[in-house]
Amino acid sequence: MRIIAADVIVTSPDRNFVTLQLTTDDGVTGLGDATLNGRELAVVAYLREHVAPLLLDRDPHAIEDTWQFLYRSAYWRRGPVTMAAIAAVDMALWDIKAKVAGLPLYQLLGGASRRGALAYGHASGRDIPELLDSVREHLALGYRAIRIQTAVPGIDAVYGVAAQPSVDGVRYDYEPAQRGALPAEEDWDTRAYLRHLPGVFEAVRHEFGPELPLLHDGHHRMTPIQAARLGRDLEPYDLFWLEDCTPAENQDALRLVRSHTITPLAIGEVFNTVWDFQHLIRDQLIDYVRAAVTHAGGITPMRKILDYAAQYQIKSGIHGPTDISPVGMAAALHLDLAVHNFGIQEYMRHGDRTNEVFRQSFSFEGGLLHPGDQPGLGVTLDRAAAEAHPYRAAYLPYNRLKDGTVHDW
Ligand code: GCO
Ligand code: MG
Repeated sequence: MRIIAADVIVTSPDRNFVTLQLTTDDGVTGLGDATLNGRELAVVAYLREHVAPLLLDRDPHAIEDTWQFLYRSAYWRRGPVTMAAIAAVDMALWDIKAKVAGLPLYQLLGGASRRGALAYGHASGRDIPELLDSVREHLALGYRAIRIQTAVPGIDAVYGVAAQPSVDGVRYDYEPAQRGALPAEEDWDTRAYLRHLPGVFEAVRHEFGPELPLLHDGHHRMTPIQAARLGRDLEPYDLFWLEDCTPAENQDALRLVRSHTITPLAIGEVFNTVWDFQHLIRDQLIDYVRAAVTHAGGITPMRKILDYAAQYQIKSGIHGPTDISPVGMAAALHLDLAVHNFGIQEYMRHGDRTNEVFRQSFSFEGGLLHPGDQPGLGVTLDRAAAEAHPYRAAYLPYNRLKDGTVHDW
């Protein structure tokens, strides 16, 4: 069997997605997600200009060899653009292999280790009553674990709060990114945030009791000592995790955070290789691996990261925002079902237009996601529907402090 075509498809139903479709001489197709929020076209060029020509005539079954070839032969390693491109190839090859085997992908990864993957959704509100309503809505949708984000008095726009105004009024659902030629500017004040958040969790626990798993995303905004304080202040509310409490580059920051708090830590959505996790896992500085299959080089390396993490009882928490396409989500769900050290899966729900372009076979019942039992990843791409939604520039916002200094977003 040989690869005879490598097509890169850009579509923007509710937001921009980049998909690689590989076709074999037997007529089998495989899909891979290469979406890199706000930098989509860089990955398109990388795939079209530099990767597609290398794939033609290769054996689609040689997944490990193709991965190593793309990673090592470029000489220039790592980085989000490169790794999103390699991830798409890897996913598409696994899709093909599983279709040829006539099995859902999780069977090739060792089979199901559980009935389904516990998913968490994103509740948010401009104030506490709106947040409590949002939690109720998520419970009604079937979620059994919930991320809590709120606006903060004195800050105009806060990360993760759905109902806030945007510059042109066209936010991507709960996603902070929005259409437009330039990124929107938001404001930030860490001290105001640190004062406000414990009271928010107090209100949520008071309303919903001790059992509901609650999560929070700090989105890289704190210094180590601020994060340590937040982790400690949130201990009475028994968080499932505190995510990205500090910027991800300085990994030793988490040693300081850990020495002050037992709130579990999750990090890694901006990481793109197993090496980014090497130190964090070996020194047991985290409790959950937050990488995305789409941004960490695909299913093959993600499995390696999770197997390494398993030796230290560190669990998965695969990144699943709406800027991961349904193809990338499906890849995550097959891993979630198969690996022993599954922790939780982020699940933000795509919009109807996206679901018309990407037809999916996964289910969400009793708070658990299941990838379905179709051969392969279980996602098909409607090319005509995709073409009806051409690319439109869109960017994540960025932050400035009150005095105008650019801050981590
Ligand atoms: C999350 C993330 C996202 C990111 C987004 C950037 O935890 O889901 O922080 O919302 O901001 O994926 O593209
Ligand atoms: Mg996050």
